[in-house]
Amino acid sequence: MKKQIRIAALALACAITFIHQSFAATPVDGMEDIEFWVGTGANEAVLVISWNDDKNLPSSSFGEALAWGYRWETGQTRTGEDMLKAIELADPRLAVAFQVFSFGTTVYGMGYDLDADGGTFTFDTENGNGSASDADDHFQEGFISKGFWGYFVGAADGEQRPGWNEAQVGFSARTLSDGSWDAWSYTTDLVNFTIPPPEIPAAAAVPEPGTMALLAGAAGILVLARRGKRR
Ligand SMILES: [Ca+2]
Ligand SMILES: [Ca+2]
Repeated sequence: MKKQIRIAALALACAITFIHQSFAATPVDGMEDIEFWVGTGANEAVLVISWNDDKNLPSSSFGEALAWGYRWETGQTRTGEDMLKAIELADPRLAVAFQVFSFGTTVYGMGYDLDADGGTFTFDTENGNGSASDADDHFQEGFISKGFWGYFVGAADGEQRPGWNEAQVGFSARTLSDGSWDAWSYTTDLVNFTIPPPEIPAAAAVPEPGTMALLAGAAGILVLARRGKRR
């Protein structure tokens, strides 16, 4: 019986370690730190989203900004818009609201399930009264209300995280190259329209649907072991 309890305790410890690891944030200093890659091909670019809301990943000092990777095949053309839309489609924790104007499409709002316990996002392009259902999650929206999302491109292409320049073109007209870095950064400065460069990003985590099942399994073994002991 003691052996059974030891196995249960070990399984629970493994599950807790696994969950802890899935939350532990890695700062992205270069492309080698990216965990969540979308697409396939020899070309690689990075997307950084910086909510600038003082919220970090659980038990971490990073997460106000997050980074994803994007790959595409040689010989094909991809824009900043293609990258953002592909990553939003691939990551169930990320939600992006776009706004279409006569001059083109832009980002209106972005949300992210930061503590990985779920949450939905309601964007309000009319009045800027949108919100996240979970106050723990990232949520920023606005165009001429509340604030707005600014678009940056890397000062240089390459493996390492570069300095940032405000983009001179919209994301639909931004052509990516191998080693491109793009960033969105939120500002509330509606007086001078200054936009803070993105924070140092944490690597966005690959969804791990097995995590909760593993924990439930370990808890189940523990319950069985306790029942066994009473007999
Ligand atoms: Ca959440
Ligand atoms: Ca929560």
